[in-house]
Amino acid sequence: MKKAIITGITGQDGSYLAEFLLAKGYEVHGIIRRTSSFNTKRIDHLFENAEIGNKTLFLHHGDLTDSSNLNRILDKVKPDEIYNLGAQSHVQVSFEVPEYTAEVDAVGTLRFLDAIKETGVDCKFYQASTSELYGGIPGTEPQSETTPFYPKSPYAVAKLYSYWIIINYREAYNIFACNGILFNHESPRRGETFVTRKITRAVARISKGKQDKLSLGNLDAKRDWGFAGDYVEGMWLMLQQSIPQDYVLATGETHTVREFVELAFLEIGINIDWIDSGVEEKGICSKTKKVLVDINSKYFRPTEVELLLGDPTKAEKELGWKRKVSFQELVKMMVKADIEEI
Ligand code: NDP
Ligand code: GDR
Repeated sequence: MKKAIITGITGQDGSYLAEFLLAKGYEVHGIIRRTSSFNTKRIDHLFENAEIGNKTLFLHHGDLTDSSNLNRILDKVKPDEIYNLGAQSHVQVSFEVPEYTAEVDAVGTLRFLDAIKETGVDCKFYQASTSELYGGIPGTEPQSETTPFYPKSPYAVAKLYSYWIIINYREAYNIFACNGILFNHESPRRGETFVTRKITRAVARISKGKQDKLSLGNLDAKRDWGFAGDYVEGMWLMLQQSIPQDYVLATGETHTVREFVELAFLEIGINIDWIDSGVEEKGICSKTKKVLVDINSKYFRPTEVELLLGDPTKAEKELGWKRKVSFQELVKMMVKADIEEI
């Protein structure tokens, strides 16, 4: 039985990856943070299946800011594969907590890599790298493994350090380490403060009369949005190769935040019209003229990534990976799940 360690197992991707690896017969060890309230909502269902939960899924308290626990868990588990998904993953929040973001998202990766080097545990390492490295400079799309980087937030700069330390440890110490440069991927398990989930949750609540309107920032930002469930398979495939390499996972399509809003409201039968008063734009319901979307400057970022569009050709050719869920299916799935949750 193969063993895997997942940092960030309580997050969106960690929960899908845990399911995926358990289904493949892995023994999965997740590192979780001690928090004052429960933080295992996304993986609790795995423990309901006693066969899986009690025998092949294990949780260990730890933190990427603490080397001693990483060394201890590595030495105890002696995994075949490590998936480093743990991070302060919110771009806007990284402007408010830049030093902590660097501690976790940059030095945290180094801590784990160095633990592998020092203990000599023979394992493969996946690093959750990101399309934020590119900075979305118009004219550079579609972004691929060879597109130059221009990180535009403390988050992206921290992830850039991790990207390069992965390559350095691979070359210097022959550690099997890969960067998965993943473009945005979403799901019903997406954190509520990321824009897609914020939109679908608001649409569901508006449909049930629990919320009046949705406040957003930049409606013109473009993202290459896929489904998280598709992307965890790509992570695993990267570690099944004979040579460690870096790969882009993306859909090859880009859409504005505005398009996401329109499609989500259509799911509850509302057509959004946009009106620009000259001061700020508003999204109104075409029938009732009620304002359903407004702009709040607090959601604008000091520096914005305007346009992301990935080129997944290398992953498609070499890993045989391809996204399955379309943009339209993703929006539908997320609105439906949020309505059901209410
Ligand atoms: P989430 O924010 O949903 O999950 C982040 C996870 O990291 C949580 O389990 C969180 O724990 C954990 N974590 C946070 N801080 C620490 C710490 N100091 N030590 C250990 N664990 C910590 O992120 P996603 O699942 O969406 O993303 C997974 C990874 O992929 C992240 O590294 C992210 O930056 C990266 N990424 C994500 C993309 C996306 O579109 N989703 C695209 C490209 C890259 P807790 O539950 O306690 O908060
Ligand atoms: P992103 O995701 O920054 O791409 O990072 P997010 O959903 O936060 O923002 C996407 C775009 O939407 C615009 N936006 C808003 N964003 C948020 N969160 N809230 C709003 O109200 C809002 N209004 C408009 C943003 O300005 C931005 O342009 C995600 C994270 O998962 C990272 O960890 C990951 O590395 C990248 O995706 C790829």
